[in-house]
Amino acid sequence: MSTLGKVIRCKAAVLWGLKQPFSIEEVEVAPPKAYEVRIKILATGICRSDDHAIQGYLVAKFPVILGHEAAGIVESIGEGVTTVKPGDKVIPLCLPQCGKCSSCINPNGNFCEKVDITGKGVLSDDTSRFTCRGKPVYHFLSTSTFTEYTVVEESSVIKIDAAAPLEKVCLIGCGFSTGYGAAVKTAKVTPGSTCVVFGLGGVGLSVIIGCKSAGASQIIGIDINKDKFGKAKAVGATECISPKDYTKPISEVLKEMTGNSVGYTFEAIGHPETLIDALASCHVSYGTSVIVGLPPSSTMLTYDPMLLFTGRTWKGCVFGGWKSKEDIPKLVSDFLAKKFDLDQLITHVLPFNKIKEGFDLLYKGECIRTVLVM
Ligand code: CND
Ligand code: ZN
Ligand code: ZN
Repeated sequence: MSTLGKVIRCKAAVLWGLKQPFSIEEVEVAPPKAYEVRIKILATGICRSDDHAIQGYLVAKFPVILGHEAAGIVESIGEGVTTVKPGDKVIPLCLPQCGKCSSCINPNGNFCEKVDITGKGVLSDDTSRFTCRGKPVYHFLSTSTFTEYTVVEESSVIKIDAAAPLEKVCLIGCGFSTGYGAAVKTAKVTPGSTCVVFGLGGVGLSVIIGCKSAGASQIIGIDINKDKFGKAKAVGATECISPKDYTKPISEVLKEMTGNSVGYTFEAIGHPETLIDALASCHVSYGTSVIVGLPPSSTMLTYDPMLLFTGRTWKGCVFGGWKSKEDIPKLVSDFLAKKFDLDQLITHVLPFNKIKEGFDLLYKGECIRTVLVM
């Protein structure tokens, strides 16, 4: 029976409030309005940013359906939609590309003003497409993928190659692209350089993959959880260290280890202290440090301006600096052409209803990426 134009009842993981457990509920998903797309989600990764919303570090409106790193198939489209059609394989975009705002029209910007980083939780008509137990349930990062069906705006979805395996390329929807792009697009790592990556989760490992593909000759991974070192080395780290093994500042340790040659550092944790550590660890004059980790909202930093005065560059990037609509299909094609491997990042695959187990793996530091399949 066709679902076209009808409300779909399906399973979703609803978070009723801050720091609450996920509750698998039956939700109603309204049909897409004009310029909207309803997607059947088939695979969704668990990213630390979802947990940031659970903890309140990233603002969301409750009750909410989290999840933003996914892949699926278009179920139906609203009036006026031209870039996707029912049956297309797609990736929802947690960083939209409207094509019209000041970031979108500039070749160097990607932080589209349609991004919902302030937790509005609604689509452009200021309403939600989800209801549960008679109450509206809000959207997250204009995607909401911890559900069998979601509705997004056309600016938040892109068609990908029909040959793409969705349970792998879902990582291109956030973690992989974020880390890989931080190295190859934002920092533009140069061949023969020395790189240091703070935080060896799915994002940090993707930074390492980017540094390696850019031809870096020394790539040092840093984590307080030594269980992450094996995977980091498997994807390209030349050495891994834990700051807990040293009494002196990590910047001094790295200076000695590299003969004072750290060209690039990447912070893929999201802690105020490690943001400063990463800045101080890149070379005093020609070093570049990239903020990739998401610091808790309203965090303020105090640092010695001399760190920048001497010539260092401090940058941030959202979604690796990629323009999402333009670049995601190319990244998917590069994956299909075997230019990089996503298997090494996926340590666990679980059925969607085991979402709590997936988050437990994240909290225990036992996974790189868990992919939930519907
Ligand atoms: P995940 O939690 O898997 O990895 C973080 C790693 O950091 C873990 O291995 C920790 O053991 C390690 N760690 C924690 N504290 C320290 C410390 N003090 N020193 C050294 N290592 C430490 O997270 P993830 O890889 O999914 O995400 C990493 C960050 O990137 C996180 O803040 C997430 O919200 C952010 C992010 C940003 C963007 C973007 O567009 N910029 C997109 N997605 C995720
Ligand atoms: Zn993410
Ligand atoms: Zn835009």
